[in-house]
Amino acid sequence: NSYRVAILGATGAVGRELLELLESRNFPVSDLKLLASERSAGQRLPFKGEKLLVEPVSDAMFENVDLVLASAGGSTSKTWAPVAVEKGAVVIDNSSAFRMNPDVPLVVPEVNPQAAANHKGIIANPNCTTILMTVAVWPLHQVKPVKRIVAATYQSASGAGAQAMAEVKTQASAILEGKEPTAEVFPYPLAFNLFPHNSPLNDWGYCEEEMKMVNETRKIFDNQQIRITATCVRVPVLRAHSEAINLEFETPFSPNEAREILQKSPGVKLLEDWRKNYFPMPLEATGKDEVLVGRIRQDISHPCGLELWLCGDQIRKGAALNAVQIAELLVEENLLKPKAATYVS
Ligand code: A2P
Ligand code: 11C
Repeated sequence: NSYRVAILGATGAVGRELLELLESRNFPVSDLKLLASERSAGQRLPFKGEKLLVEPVSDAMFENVDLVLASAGGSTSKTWAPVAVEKGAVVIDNSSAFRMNPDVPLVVPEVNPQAAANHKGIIANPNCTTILMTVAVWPLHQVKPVKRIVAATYQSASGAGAQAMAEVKTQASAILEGKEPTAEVFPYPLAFNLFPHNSPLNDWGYCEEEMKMVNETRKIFDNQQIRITATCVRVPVLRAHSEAINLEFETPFSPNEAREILQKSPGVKLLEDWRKNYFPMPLEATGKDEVLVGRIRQDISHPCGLELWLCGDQIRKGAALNAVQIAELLVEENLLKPKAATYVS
């Protein structure tokens, strides 16, 4: 079987990575549509030795499509995902538009692949910081239940898209030339700086990104009891997020026990050289599929506490790779029907 696929937001940072992953992972594609806004109409992007045309999104573009991989922002998904589903496609949506909808599975294939089976047309890809954290914490939680998670994030510019990545580079050049950096995509200059995550704040002072880590993790783990708090910070890194995670278990969890488990866990790579003080770094995580985990240590302030540090490529596992893995899961589990087959037979 092969599938007619559309990428909505193909020109973006995640869209381009989706294109690369469909090719490198040899996803069975029989036809590929690249969709974006009017601004990008006429651009061409490489796929399997060809230069495919980018087309402006419209109703007609979702005719005869089996699978839509959407990464063009929440409002674009809200407009187009229902249209695509109505026309018979399954949508894997990278935006936050449908994640907390009870009818929409929120899937990290290493954690809750079974949830995908309940889809009604849309499957949501979680927020990047959530994906990276759940991949590392889930295997530990399977052995001894986690009671509470305290996370601090160090998030790269890529989380705000391709233009944000370009803006940091421009700001860095300006500063090195002795000029004042300007900020348009971000609220403040990010180069040689950092700031609390640039998403709206709620009445308790938590930003949206922090609440995504709380609510999405509970949905993915199918556990509303886990207590989670987070502080999310934007740092001048291009494309990999880092997270300092403090876990409180019901009973003590030794660092060596955690290491043994994480060494065997899907999607995780342990990276620790204590003599060299060598641990996961965003530059090491860039371009990698795995979540790099290290600095696993006993929390000296709590007998049942464990500290760990992780880095993961925000554009890959934090977004595009997770989406493609969901697509692969749909194919494996026969949850994606190639409609073309009905015309052939
Ligand atoms: P375009 O390049 O035409 O603006 P990023 O997250 O890297 O900024 O990328 C966002 C992606 O979403 C881009 O491909 C962008 O296309 C696309 N996009 C943004 N707004 C719309 C829209 N209203 N309709 C279709 N695609 C959109
Ligand atoms: C960031 N995680 O790094 C955000 C971007 O809900 O998909 C992605 C927002 C989302 O800024």
